[in-house]
Amino acid sequence: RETNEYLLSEAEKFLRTCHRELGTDPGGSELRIAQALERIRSDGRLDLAYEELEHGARMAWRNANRCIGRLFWNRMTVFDARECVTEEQVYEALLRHLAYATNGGEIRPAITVFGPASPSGEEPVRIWNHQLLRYAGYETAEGIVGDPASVAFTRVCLDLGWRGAGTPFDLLPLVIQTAGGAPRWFPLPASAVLEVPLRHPELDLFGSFPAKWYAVPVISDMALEIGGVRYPAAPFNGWYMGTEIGARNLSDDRRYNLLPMIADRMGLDRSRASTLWKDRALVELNVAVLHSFRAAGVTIVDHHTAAQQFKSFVRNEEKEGRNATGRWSWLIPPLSPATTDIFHTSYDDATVMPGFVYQDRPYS
Ligand code: HEM
Ligand code: NRG
Repeated sequence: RETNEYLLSEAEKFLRTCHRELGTDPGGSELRIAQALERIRSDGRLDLAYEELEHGARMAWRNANRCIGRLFWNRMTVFDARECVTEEQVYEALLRHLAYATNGGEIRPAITVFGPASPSGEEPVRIWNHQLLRYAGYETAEGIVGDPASVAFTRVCLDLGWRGAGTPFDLLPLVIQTAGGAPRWFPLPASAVLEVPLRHPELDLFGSFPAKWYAVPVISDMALEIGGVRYPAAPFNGWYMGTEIGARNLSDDRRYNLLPMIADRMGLDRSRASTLWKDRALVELNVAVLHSFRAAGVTIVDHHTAAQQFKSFVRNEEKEGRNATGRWSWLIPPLSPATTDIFHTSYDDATVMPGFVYQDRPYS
């Protein structure tokens, strides 16, 4: 009853905004809204038309306060996978998403929306991976091999019977759960994945370490909420900002921790923090990331360009009579933040729906 009130008011608010922004004629949209609310009163469900799902997903990106990449919110491809019920159908939809998004390196933003949670909270599909593509992390006697951020999920995959090669860059399998059943793992075919070997344009930063990263970040563990309805599986992707890889994934001391190795290869003095060996290694690692993606023809954006694009997004929103919300602590890049305009600006971190929300992990 209470959820019904919430659903009724959220659904009406969403449908009004959606149809106003889409320019639906007023007669048509009133009819549609009345019909949708009647359906909610009768069986508690909101069945969105494709155009509503498409625009709702784009609005959710527009409202992602932690995202610097929102200038392009209105041109994301939305795949409607609400009809997928079996694990095989979900697997097929994920491979289609990866192929479309990767596009030989000319990355296309996309989202695949699986079925909504039912009024009683049952989830038709859940993807256990944090991202569709991510490297395994193995705890060994000599320490962690691979990505330390993946240790818990890698254990889940091993328990399900998956085996990796044991390199520092083993792609994890897809783990799919339908209708609250047991999760099943599916292999990622090499043909579905584009990766970029890293090299610096002038320096030998990596020696024999086979540094690389995958081309497409596809977040698969957040829920999409539209009109008061939650979609627990709605993997989405854009392209990388270089610092995500160079100033976090490969450099954090709780991730690949490559700065000491790189500093040594650059001949820097690591005996004192004040030589700024970390900062100098960090810059060259980030040069290598941007250079390598560019050389491989894979879309990537540097943080200076991304910050400029974000400024254009804020301006566009103002022109449309909306106030862009944002979370400063996430919007500033982790490398040279004060060189970007974002650092010197404040943002309203209000929550606006539709949106992407965190949900509990399905494993411990
Ligand atoms: C977060 C960039 C596309 C939704 C972020 C972050 C960056 C970023 C740098 C911060 C990540 C971090 O610090 O871990 C970009 C770029 C894109 C893009 C360059 C290129 C097109 C998208 C798309 C969506 C999206 C297509 C959804 C439809 C989000 C969300 C977060 C986020 C929800 C917060 C993630 C979290 O809380 O972990 N984005 N993004 N972004 N982005 Fe984007
Ligand atoms: N920092 C994470 C990815 C977070 C989302 N970033 C994007 N999203 N660029 C990492 O793997 O480094 N996106 O949809 O493009």
